[in-house]
Amino acid sequence: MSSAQTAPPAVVLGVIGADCHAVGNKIIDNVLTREGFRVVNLGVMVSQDEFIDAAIETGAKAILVSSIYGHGEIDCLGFRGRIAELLPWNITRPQDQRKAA
Ligand code: B12
Repeated sequence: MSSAQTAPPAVVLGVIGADCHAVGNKIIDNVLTREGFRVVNLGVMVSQDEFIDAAIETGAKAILVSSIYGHGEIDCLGFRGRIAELLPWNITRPQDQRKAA
């Protein structure tokens, strides 16, 4: 089996915007690492660009965004569109999938 087949899937993790709440992020990192994922943890106060750059560099399968300080909706504005534009992922919203069915 090649190393590409056995390599654990990478996921990018971080706390978006100006949010500095660090504890939940560390717990998610620990759990995912224990479950066999390769966690690329960007820590706290991460910009949209940093999430996208890390996902491109590591070939990640997912971006996991944490936000608990109440400004997550603003920090994530336009994020989905930028991911769809810059990453080779097939991004469909649940409501679009329902319409297509
Ligand atoms: C500790 C704390 C702080 C510390 C943070 C220290 C640090 N470096 O971590 C300090 C004092 C700095 C702080 C500051 C602020 N805080 Co504060 N803080 C807390 C507090 C008390 C605990 C947070 C915590 O660590 N919880 C424990 C962890 C384990 O839980 P968690 O973070 O929620 O993570 C779990 C889940 O959310 C989930 N999860 C988290 N991320 C992700 C990601 C994914 C992908 C998934 C699947 C799941 C997941 O899984 C985690 C494990 O179970 C909470 C209140 C509370 N009881 O939750 C307020 C709280 C989060 N803070 C709050 C606020 C408002 C602020 C400030 C804006 C206050 C201010 N006016 O200055 C600032 C913001 C600073 C900033 N720039 O981020 C509010 C947020 C309100 C809101 N969302 O509407 C809370 C809820 C307090 C409150 N009731 O008002 N805070």
